[in-house]
Amino acid sequence: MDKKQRILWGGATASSQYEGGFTDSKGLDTQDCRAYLPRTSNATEETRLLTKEKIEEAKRLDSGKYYPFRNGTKGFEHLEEDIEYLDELGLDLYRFSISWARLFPNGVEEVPSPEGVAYYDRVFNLLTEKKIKIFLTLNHYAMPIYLVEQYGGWKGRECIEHFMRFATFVFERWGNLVEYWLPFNEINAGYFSPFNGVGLLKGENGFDLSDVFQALHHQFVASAKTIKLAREMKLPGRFGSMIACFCYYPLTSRPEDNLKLVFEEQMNQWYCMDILSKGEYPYYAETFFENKNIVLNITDEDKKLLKENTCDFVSISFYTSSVITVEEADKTAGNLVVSTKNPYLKASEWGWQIDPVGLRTSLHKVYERYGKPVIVSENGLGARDVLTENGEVHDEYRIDYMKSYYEQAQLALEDGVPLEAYIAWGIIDIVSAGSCEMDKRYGVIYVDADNLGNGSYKRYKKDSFYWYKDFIQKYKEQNNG
Ligand code: BGP
Repeated sequence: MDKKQRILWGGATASSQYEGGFTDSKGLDTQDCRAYLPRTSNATEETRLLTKEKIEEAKRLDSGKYYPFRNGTKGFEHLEEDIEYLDELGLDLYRFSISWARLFPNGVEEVPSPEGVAYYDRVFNLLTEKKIKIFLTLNHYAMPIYLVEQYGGWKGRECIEHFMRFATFVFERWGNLVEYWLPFNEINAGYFSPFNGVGLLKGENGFDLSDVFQALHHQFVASAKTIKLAREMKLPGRFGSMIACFCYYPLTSRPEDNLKLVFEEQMNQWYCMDILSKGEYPYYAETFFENKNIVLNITDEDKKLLKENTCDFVSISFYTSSVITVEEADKTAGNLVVSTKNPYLKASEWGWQIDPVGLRTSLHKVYERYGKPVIVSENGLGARDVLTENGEVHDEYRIDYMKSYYEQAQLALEDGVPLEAYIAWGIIDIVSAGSCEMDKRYGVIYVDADNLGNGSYKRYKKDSFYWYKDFIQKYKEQNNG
């Protein structure tokens, strides 16, 4: 590993959380059907694990509910302005996703919507003009609701073919402009958040695990097929896989705590990336399936595809670390999963434990396991920010957060982990994926909007904007640009 390699610094959004642009030409997608509910005990459950009834309610214009992803933070209308901010920050790269339903409203059309193509033409052209590298997520949670209703989401093998039509168009239209490809955001989210991750509707008895793992299998096959196609087309970019990294610790040195950690880590964290990076199902999955009576339909062709089309790099979202114990203990929230409280860590207002050292640890564990270049594709602090009378946001808590994580990222690189890029999640305020809130802000750019979509949607640079800009500039100077 060339220790002189420097980290590329980036920022990220996701189409459904950022764009809005809920126009006639865009199809209804899964995220458009998620209403905002005031934060109560089951709000997250209700807004994350949707039922058929919730979809029907979302389609009715008289539901009286607010659907925040239909507005996002109005990136669709503020595109030029926002990319100017990315340029002013001096970002090396911008991670964003394509709205599948904006290009293919029902997901089954033979040709894409001209309005959707025109919008993304502007995005790619502006970034190329600014010489900002592109890290493109093909699918970041939002899938056309038509595919959910027709095929049961990714449980239906037909979604592979429809996804490949979407991917083929993207490759043909913009493929030569992308340096980093990510077919699916946090692909292990499908296990914890089946509606967001794999488009499954919650039934009377919750979710059938066979459906969840069959849906994930179809995403694995789709991911491998995109890699195969891109290599046949000789596209310049490299392909990655991505997991939400949970950074597990045993609560005590009790052997049972550590054994439980191994099992949780296998299925919750490594399972998807083992398959996408090594090209085969791991031994522990067979045992898990036997124990849970899960039988998957995996063809020999699927196995061949997975083996021959593994990813070039691996990436993680890192928000928090988690604690495992066989005992009952105090719990706290986390990204996708609830964790036992760690007495050595502080938590955000949303209960996510803050652990920069855990990031360094995780980067080692990921590199040890896969031996491929590593990218942090998401990391950031969701916090309640206050816009002052004179349009400032003094988010020193976010600056402290970023400083502490970036220090550990650089230490990991010095340790010998080939950390290629670090991408700040929510470079601009976006709607929270887990809780549909605006209050939980991540950006270094503030957007004037509240949980119910009220506000000017004007943009304001937070103190962290100036800090990040200065950090990137100094880092480039100290690391030969
Ligand atoms: C990850 C998603 C992102 C982002 C992040 C923060 O799971 O990939 O889309 O939302 O979580 O979570 P939240 O928005 O719930 O605070």
